[in-house]
Amino acid sequence: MKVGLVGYSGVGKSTVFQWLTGATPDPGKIQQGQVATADVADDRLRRIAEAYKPKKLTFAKVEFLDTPGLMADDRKDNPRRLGILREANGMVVVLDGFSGAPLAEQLRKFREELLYADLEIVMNRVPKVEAQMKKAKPAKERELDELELATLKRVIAGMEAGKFAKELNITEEEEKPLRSFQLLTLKPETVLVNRGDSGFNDPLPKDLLDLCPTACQAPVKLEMELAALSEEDRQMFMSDLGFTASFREATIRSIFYAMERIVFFTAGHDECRSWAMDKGGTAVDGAACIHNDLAARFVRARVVGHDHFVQCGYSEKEAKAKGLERLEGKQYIVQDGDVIEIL
Ligand SMILES: Nc1nc2c(ncn2[C@@H]2O[C@H](COP(=O)(O)OP(=O)(O)O)[C@@H](O)[C@H]2O)c(=O)[nH]1
Ligand SMILES: [Mg+2]
Repeated sequence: MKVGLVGYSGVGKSTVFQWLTGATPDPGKIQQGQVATADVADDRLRRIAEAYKPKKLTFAKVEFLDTPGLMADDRKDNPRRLGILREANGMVVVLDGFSGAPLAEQLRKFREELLYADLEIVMNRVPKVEAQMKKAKPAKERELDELELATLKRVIAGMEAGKFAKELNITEEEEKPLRSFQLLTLKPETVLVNRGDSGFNDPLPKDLLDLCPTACQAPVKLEMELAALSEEDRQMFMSDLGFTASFREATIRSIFYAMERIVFFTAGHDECRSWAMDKGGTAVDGAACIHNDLAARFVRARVVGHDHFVQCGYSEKEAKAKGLERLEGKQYIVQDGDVIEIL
């Protein structure tokens, strides 16, 4: 899963990139988009590992993509600047939460840029399809062209009315001709408000949450500065600033879940590990995250729900004895936190 950090120039995308991944932003790489990974750390897995004492503890990862910022005043070039985002699976819109600029307005304006970039791509396609339709061709191919043109027209009308592609209830049939555009307004999106030295414990404004219920905030630069201090100084500054816990892990988890992903766990004495998969995926999809062979040879999965596993003192034996370990088939929809053994 690759998540793009997007927004206007100067809102702190590269600062966020460094904070989340520990990688140093390289100005030379910004045009291609710099990528680095971060662990989706999880206290539930840490507690499982306390019980299993494995040789290795491995968290699922998420890839972040730092992108060139958009220009707020000269918007002509913004669709091109957004091009890099098309290959990403989702995005985090970084908002300036340190200068006092209204947050909901920033997001609304940014979303217009996404819509405009998508609209341009879809509209450019129309004359090409129309030209294709003038050529003689088999009825089957003609039908496909007609479907594509009808889809483009419907999407254009929706976007001109201000709707994102994800609000247009695109059918499976319509999805095919649209796929190659990698529409930005079809991708999962969340918001990170980049706070300065204050305001990070206040509730986010309601108008922002109305636009994006999964929005979160963090004092990004401050937390990096604190990390560079000695332990003693850090404690002092943290209590002075009303800073009780690190925001970083919680922010990564919040982004991860906003991207419609979940984790399941595998527990063993060699390794305890979390695996990322799409929300709503089956046990076979989960097996495929571990290894394609495991999916191909999938028979059943032993599953203990996370809460049940806690109730049983992290013991598979106990879970089995209490009847809380289930045998699930290929169609089973994996739940976040499931402890799974693929058979
Ligand atoms: N005052 C203040 N400045 C920040 C904060 N976060 C980032 N900046 C500054 O804003 C500028 C742009 O940051 P950068 O991460 O390069 O933004 P980008 O263009 O979105 O990648 C830099 O000078 C940062 O030091 C913040 O929380 N407070
Ligand atoms: Mg940058």
